Formats: sequence, structure tokens, C-alpha cells
Amino acid sequence: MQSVNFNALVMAAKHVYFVGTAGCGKSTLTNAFQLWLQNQGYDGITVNLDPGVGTLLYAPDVDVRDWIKIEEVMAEQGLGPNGAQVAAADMIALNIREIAQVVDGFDTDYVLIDTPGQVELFTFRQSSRVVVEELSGEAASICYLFDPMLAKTPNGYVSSMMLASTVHFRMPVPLISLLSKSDLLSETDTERILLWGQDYYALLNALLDESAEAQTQVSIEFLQALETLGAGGSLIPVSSETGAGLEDIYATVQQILEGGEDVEH
Ligand SMILES: Nc1nc2c(ncn2[C@@H]2O[C@H](COP(=O)(O)OP(=O)(O)OP(=O)(O)O)[C@@H](O)[C@H]2O)c(=O)[nH]1
Ligand SMILES: [Mg+2]
Repeated sequence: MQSVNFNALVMAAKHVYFVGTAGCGKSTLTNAFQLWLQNQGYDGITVNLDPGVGTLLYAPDVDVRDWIKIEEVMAEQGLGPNGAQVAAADMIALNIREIAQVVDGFDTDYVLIDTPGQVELFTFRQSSRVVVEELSGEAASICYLFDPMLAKTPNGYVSSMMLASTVHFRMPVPLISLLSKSDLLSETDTERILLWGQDYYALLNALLDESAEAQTQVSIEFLQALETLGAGGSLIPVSSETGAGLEDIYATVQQILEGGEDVEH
């Protein structure tokens, strides 16, 4: 009879991908969450998956730019920045076994993965799915960051829900929705946004109150479809600035990937 190594399953590092639209706070949160983990006595390494990033505010433990640099792809293949990003995404997938070996070489509780700002690249390229499967397998989870300025209006909130649902649809791994940079929102705005995540009718009413424009009608149709599909759900408000919500990210990832058990330290 085949035996299962439960110890290996429990001790495996948990992988968290930070995903979201350009400038929503992925890199800052990757860094803030690593520091938070370290302050709590846990180990966490960071992986930069963006071959096009110029300067990062933290020094990643594993950096995809050691394999692929966007400027070199542009020069060698005669591509513009966007075409080069697409080519680079495929090149990362081709090198992913080697990158995964380097990541696996770290003895760590958490692997925090900072993804490129072009969320559609991560979402729609088959190569990204290969990267997640090869790098993380069963240990993968995604933190999807809602941009606070977009999530503030009912129409923007539904658009963000659609993006998060698309990411979830394309990447069949657990997805945790975060309200990013919550320190930039007033308490009233934060409460309103959090209510929309918990109460379908509150969001529907907010959409109806917002305007009678055609755009709102479209949002309502989308919202109804998302509700039927069981998409959406509560957001965790977080801030890399104040540290709010970082503990909640930790608790949720533990809950999802390890059935609520705390890592030993
Ligand atoms: N007030 C506040 N500002 C933040 C927070 N997180 C990030 N920022 C700021 O938002 C801007 C973008 O942050 P990044 O972390 O670079 O965002 P990103 O999603 O990695 O950006 P791209 O990789 O370019 O898509 C920077 O000016 C950050 O200082 C936060 O929690 N609170
Ligand atoms: Mg970034």
C-alpha cells in the first residue's frame, strides 16, 4: 500500500501570489507581508515575477530578471515593451523548472510572489498557468488586490469583481480578495465597500442609486451573473502603510492551505 508523507504535506511552504491591476500595491504588499512574517518569527521569501520592473523597493530572494530582462528581449527580438512582456512571459514558462529549483532550495514557511502589473498577461497567457503549476502546485493561493480608487464606486467595484473572477476562472487555485491601500479610504467608504462584498442587495441598490446610465444596467447584468456563479464575497481590508489586515491575510492563507493550523516556529 502506498504511504502518504503527511509531514511533508504539513511542512510544505505556502505560496501566495499577489495579483491585481497596475499600481494597486502588489510589490509594496509583498514586501510588507514578508516583514510582517519575519516580525512574527516566520520565514518568508519573496519572488519577483516581473521581468520588466525597473527598481523594486525590496531585494527579492528570487528574481526572474536573473533569467529574463525585458530590455534584452526588446533588443534581441525587435519588440516594443508590450510585445516583449508577452514574449518574456513565455520565456519565464520555459525556464520555470530551473526557477522552481532555486525557490525549492529555500527552507521557508512562505513564498510570496510579486506578479507583473499587466494583470491580463498573468490572467490570459497559458504560460502563467504553467508557471503557477510548476512553481507552486497544490501550495498555491492568490491574493487579488482591489484598487481602492476603483472599488470606491459601485460600477468600479463590479468591474473589480469581474477581474478577480476572471483570474479565478483562469487559475484554479484558492483566491482571497483584498481591499488594498485601505488607509487611503475614509471609514465610511471602507464600510460601504466591505458591505458590498457581503451583501449582494446592498451592492445592487448602490448601483441603482448611482445612475440610470446604460453602464449601470450592464453592471447589474454582470453582477447577477457573478452572483449566480457564486463569485464575489468578502474583502479583507489591508494596508502596507499601517500594517492593517496583514494578520488576516496570514490567518486566511493558513486556513485555506492548511486547514487552520499554525506553522511551527
Ligand atoms: N497609502 C498607501 N500607499 C500604498 C500602499 N501600497 C502601495 N502604495 C503606493 O502605491 C504605489 C504603487 O505601489 P506598488 O506596490 O508599486 O504597486 P504595484 O501593484 O506593484 O505596481 P505595478 O507592479 O507597477 O503594477 C506606490 O506609490 C506605493 O507607495 C498602501 O497600503 N497605502
Ligand atoms: Mg509591482
